Order: sequence, then structure tokens, then C-alpha cells
Amino acid sequence: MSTDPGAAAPTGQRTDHVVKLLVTGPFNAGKTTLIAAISQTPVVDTDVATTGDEARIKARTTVAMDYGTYALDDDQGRVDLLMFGTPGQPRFQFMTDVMKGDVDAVISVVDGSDESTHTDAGNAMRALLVDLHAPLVVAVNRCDDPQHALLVARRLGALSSDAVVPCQLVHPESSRDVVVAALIAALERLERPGGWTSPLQRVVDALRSSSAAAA
Ligand SMILES: Nc1nc2c(ncn2[C@@H]2O[C@H](COP(=O)(O)OP(=O)(O)OP(=O)(O)O)[C@@H](O)[C@H]2O)c(=O)[nH]1
Ligand SMILES: [Mg+2]
Repeated sequence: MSTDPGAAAPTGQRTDHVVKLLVTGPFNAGKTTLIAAISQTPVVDTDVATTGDEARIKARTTVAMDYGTYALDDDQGRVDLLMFGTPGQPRFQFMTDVMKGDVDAVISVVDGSDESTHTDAGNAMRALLVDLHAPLVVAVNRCDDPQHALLVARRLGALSSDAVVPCQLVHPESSRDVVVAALIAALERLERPGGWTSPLQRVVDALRSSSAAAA
């Protein structure tokens, strides 16, 4: 999470906090649907007509990225939630590498009803997380059964500490549940020992260590 009070919000206004979520997963999983359900601004998408075998599954596919935002501005300041969606087709994998910096949490969307996509989804998810120290939420789409969702997430390689959310992303409230789980996972990471330290605590630590050095 960025807390630069001088940072510019995506709209050009000042912002106090920026929270960045990366939404990833295989072709047709539901990534664009999720971001569109939360974003207050029309999603900047890069969907084009699908070609090849995948054209039989759906007419359009994301080729570069999705980008959606959600802003909260109250008496405690402005928070901008930025959601970046990756393309699902493996040939556009390089875009995930471009987008993955500084993310606060990763949402891995997988189609719970299409087992044929799970091996590749698991490989891509584990490869992404190797050098990305961000918490993970596995969103098992087109799935109502928490037990089945857990099974799918474990097969993908999720850890028992990772959040798993069965969802129906066509329903906006289900997308909200997934994003809330990602924000909670990011918060828990910040509060964990060794994670984020509050600015006040950092000043306390610095003062204590300088007085110890002077003694
Ligand atoms: N029945 C059902 N359809 C869904 C659900 N979520 C998404 N869809 C549909 O599945 C299709 C694919 O969704 P997208 O959001 O485009 O998937 P994507 O992961 O962005 O796909 P790519 O960018 O091509 O990889 C769309 O037609 C959605 O309306 C769901 O929960 N249930
Ligand atoms: Mg998409």
C-alpha cells in the first residue's frame, strides 16, 4: 500500500492511500467480469475478437490488461483501490510481468466448473507467487460449494493459509466478496510480525535505537 500524501490519484486528484490488486487466471475464468463489477469507472479493457479454438468459447478476450478503480473519500482521507486484470491466454503472459509490481494482493480467478484449465492455472499461479510476496485469494468461479472450492484451490497449489472464495462472478455481490477477501488478506499481511510497521512505530524504533547507540 502506498501512503504518499502527495501522490496523484488516477483521476488527477490528490490521494492519501493507493491499494493495488492484481486479478489473474486463465482464459474465460471471469477476471474482466470481476473488475467490471467493482469499478466505479468504466473498465479500461483491451478485449478484442477471439481467434482460433478459443473463439468457440467466447467472442472477445483480454489481450493486454483490464483496469478498474474504486475510490473512497471521507474525513480520514482518500483511498484509491486500483484493480489490474491480466490477459488469460498464455501468449500474453509478459503483460502479467509488466503489471505485477507493488501489488497488495493477488486474486487468482479459476473456473471451478472447467477442470481442464486447472493444471495451467496452477502452474501460472505458483510461478507468479514465487517472486511476488503478496497474499493470495483464490476465487473459484461458477462454484457454490465451499468444499469443492477448497479442493480446487489445493490442486492449484494454494496453501492452507490462503483465502479461498467460491463465487459466481456474474453476480456483483459475489465479486464484492472476493475483493473484500483480498483486502482482508492484505491487511492481515500488514499486521503480521515482519510485515508493515506503522509510521509512528518506526519513529519510536528509530529514536530507541539512536538513544541505545548514544549510551
Ligand atoms: N454463468 C456464469 N458466467 C460467468 C460467470 N462469471 C463470468 N461469466 C461469463 O464468462 C465469460 C468470461 O468472462 P470474462 O470476465 O470475460 O473472463 P476473463 O477471465 O476476463 O477472460 P479472458 O480475458 O478472455 O481471459 C463472460 O461471458 C462472462 O459473462 C459466472 O459466475 N457464471
Ligand atoms: Mg478478460
